[in-house]
Amino acid sequence: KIIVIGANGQIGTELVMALRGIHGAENVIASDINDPAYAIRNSGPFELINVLDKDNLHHIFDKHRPTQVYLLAAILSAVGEQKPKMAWDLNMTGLLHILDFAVEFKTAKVFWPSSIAVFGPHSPQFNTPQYCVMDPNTVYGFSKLAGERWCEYYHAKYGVDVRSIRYPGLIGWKANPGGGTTDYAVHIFHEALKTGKYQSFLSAGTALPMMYMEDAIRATISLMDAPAENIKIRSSYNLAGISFTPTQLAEEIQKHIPDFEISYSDNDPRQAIADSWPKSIDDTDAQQDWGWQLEYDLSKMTADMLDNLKKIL
Ligand code: VAH
Repeated sequence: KIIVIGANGQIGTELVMALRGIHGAENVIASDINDPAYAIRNSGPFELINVLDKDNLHHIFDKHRPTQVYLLAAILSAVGEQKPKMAWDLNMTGLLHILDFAVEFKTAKVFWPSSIAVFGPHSPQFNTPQYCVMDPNTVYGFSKLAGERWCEYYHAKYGVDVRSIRYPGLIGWKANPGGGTTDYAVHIFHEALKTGKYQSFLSAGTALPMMYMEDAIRATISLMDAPAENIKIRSSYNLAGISFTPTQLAEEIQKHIPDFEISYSDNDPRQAIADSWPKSIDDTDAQQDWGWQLEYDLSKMTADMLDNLKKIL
């Protein structure tokens, strides 16, 4: 049995769909603190889970004896700055509960997402390497940095086969993002189709590492399927994707919707978060250790997003 915790989220929803396609719906238990989102409702087993409720979690591990657990429940960067203690508690304590139960129940593999948010103002900004100065100044960022340290520790000390990816900003059409700084890059597509215009909360020249959800899901499954001996990094792997600014994204959208108009607000708190993050990432280690190869560039992603969104909007 595979359990996906945080199944209602942007990544969780798509991961549940992908894993059910591979392993069979009945073998992939979706779980979240709330009832299942529409996209995964009635499509396979579901459990209500609160990762902060240790007894509830112990019962779930005991009942299902999962072979794999994907812990995607988290509070992201922007909401994390509004609720810093709640973000630290959920992101940190939730992970520690899962790692402890993975030891107790000998769970074969655990996946836990990190983020390019683990880098900070003094990290190299371009082609940010796997190892460098990391001074994240958001609660989300340093909860992910601390989480990476715990994952590496539980692997070294207790042999937990926990694997992790530092996701860039993720863009997809099957599930919406929640509470992040990169969410503009999803909202812009919806607005381009619905109203023909969008006001970006990040400034025109704000370059960030991004990735199409198809690539992110494929990378996750590829990492989890790789032989354990190939996984040399047990903190979290850099994953590059595409680096672009709101202006570059708008220009790509305008190739499909010529009169689409973008404007910019200039006092959004998420700007400071974005400014503390790298502009592009080096993912040589992921390429070498488990054969990572990106498939969607900006042009292919934009075309696919618009093609799929216009069918459901
Ligand atoms: C956020 N989407 O914006 C997340 C992600 C790199 C960004 O971690 O907080």
